[in-house]
Amino acid sequence: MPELFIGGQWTTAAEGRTREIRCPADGTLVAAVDEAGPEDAAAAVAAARDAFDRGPWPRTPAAERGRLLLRVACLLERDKAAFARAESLDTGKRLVESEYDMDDIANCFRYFGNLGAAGGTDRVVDAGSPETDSRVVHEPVGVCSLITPWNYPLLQTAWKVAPALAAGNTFVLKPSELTPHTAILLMRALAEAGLPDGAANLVLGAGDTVGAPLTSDERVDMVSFTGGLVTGRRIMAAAAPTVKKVALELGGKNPNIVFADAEFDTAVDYALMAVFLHSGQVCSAGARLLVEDSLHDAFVDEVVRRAREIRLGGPFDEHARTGPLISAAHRDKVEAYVAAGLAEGAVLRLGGARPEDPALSGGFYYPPTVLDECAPGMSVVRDESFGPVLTVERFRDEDEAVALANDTVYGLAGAVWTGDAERAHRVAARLRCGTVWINDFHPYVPQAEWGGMKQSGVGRELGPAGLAEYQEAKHIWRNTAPRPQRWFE
Ligand code: TXE
Repeated sequence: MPELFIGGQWTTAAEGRTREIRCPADGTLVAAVDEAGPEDAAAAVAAARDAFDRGPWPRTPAAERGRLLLRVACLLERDKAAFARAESLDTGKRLVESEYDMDDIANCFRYFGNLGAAGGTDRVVDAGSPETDSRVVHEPVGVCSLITPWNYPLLQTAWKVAPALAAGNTFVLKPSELTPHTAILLMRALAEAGLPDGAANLVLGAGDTVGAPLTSDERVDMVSFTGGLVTGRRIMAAAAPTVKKVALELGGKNPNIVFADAEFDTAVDYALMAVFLHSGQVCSAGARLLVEDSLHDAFVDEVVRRAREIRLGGPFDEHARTGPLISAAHRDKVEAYVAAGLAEGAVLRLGGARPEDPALSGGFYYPPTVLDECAPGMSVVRDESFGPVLTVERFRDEDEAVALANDTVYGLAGAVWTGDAERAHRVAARLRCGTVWINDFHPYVPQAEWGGMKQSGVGRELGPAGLAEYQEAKHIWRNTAPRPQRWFE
C-alpha cells in the first residue's frame, strides 16, 4: 500500500523510490516505505494550501474540530497495540515504553480537543467609545510544515498535529526518515475520524530533500520543528526569506542538581532514570549530574552500582530495561563524545565500550556510561551526546550549583533535589530553562507548557500556549456610527 498521503489520497513517491526501515535492535527489515522527493513535498504543500484556502477545515466550528480530535484519541486507544508495536520496531524502544507513549498521545489529542472546543480565547475589547465594537479573535496560522524526529516519533508528532488541527490549520507532516510507521498509522486514524481531504498530508523521506522544501516554500505559513540544534538553525534560516512563523524544540543539556540533604535513595533512583531512560535519547535527559561535594563519592558510587545492573535488550525482551541507539551513525557520535571526554580528563566509572554480549551484536547498543570529574568546558558536558552518558560535576554551594547548571547554551529542563523547600524554590527561580522539576525528573502533562529558553528553541508546545502557537490574533474594529472625521480640514 502506498505510504504518502496527499490531498486525501494514498500515493507512491513521484520518483518511485523506497527506503528500507530496519529495527535498530537487531537490524531486521521492518518494511520498505515510499521515499518522497521535492516533487512530492511540493504536491503536499499545494494540497494543504488548497485545503486551507478553500476547504472546510479552517471554517469548521472549533467545537466540531475538537470533537474530531476526541475521536482520534479513541482510535488511538482502540489501535494502541498496533501503534505501540510499530513505534517499537522503528525505534528499538521497549514495547512497554511505546505503550506508555500511546496513552500520553491519546491524552494529548483529548486535551487539545477539549481546549479547542472550549474556545474562550476571543475577547471583547473596551476601546473607550460607545460607538466602537472591538474584538480580538484567534484564527489559524495557515499551512504548517511539521517536522519531527525519531526518538519519540508519534509523541512529538501529536504535540504538533493536535494543536495545529484544533486551531483550524492544515499541515504537511514529515516524520524522521528513520521512524515513519506511526505517522502513517496516524494519517489513517485522522481519515477514519473524518478529517477533510487535504487538511493532513504526509511525506516521508530525508531532511535535505523532502524536509528542506517544506521550510522554504512560500505557500507555507509556519514551520514547527523538533530535532537537533544544527538542523534547527538551518530551518530558521530557510524560513527567514518568507518570514514564516517558526516554532523550534531543539533539545537540551539538562542539569540534575543534587544537594547533600536530598533523600539519597530516591535521588539516586531518579538520577538513573533521568539520563538512561530510552538510552539517553530524550530531549530532557538529565545528562549533567551536579552533586554537592560532600555527597559526591557516596552518590556516584551508588549511581554506578545501580547503573551496572541496567539490562539492555530489544523491544520484546521483557527483562530489558533500555534498548539500542537509533542508528550506527548515532552510536558513533555517542562514542566520539565519550572518547573526547576521556581525552579531556574525565574519569570513566562505568561503560564506555560496546557490549560484548553476542545476543546484542545485531543492534546499535551502547551501555550506560558514567564519566566522573567532568568540567564545564568539555565537549561531552557542553554538547548533547543524546546517548546513555552521564557526566558528573561537583559543586560547593548553591551559587556554584546554579552557575554550573546555567553554563550551557541550552535551556530546556533541569531538576533540583533537596530536602529544603526554600532552597528548592530559590534554585528553581534561578534556573534558565523551560521546565524545572523539584525532587522529580521527566514528568510532564499536556496542560503545562513545554519548551526551551536560550538555544533550546523558540515557542512552546502543550498547554494553552501550545495552542496559541498555531493561532494568529486578529483585531476586528467596527465603528458603529461612522461619520466624516475631517482630519485634514
Ligand atoms: O536530527 P535532525 P538527527 C538531537 C540529538 C541528535 C541530533 C541529530 O542531539 O544527536 O539532534 O539528530 C529533519 N530541513 N536531537 O540528525 O537532523 C529530519 O529528516 C528540514 C534532539 O536525527 O534534527 C528529521 O525529520 N528538515 C531532538 C528531523 O529533521 C530536516 C530529537 C530531525 O532531524 C533537515 C532528535 C532540513 N535541512 C535529535 N535536516 C529533540 N529535540 O528531542 C533534517 N531534517
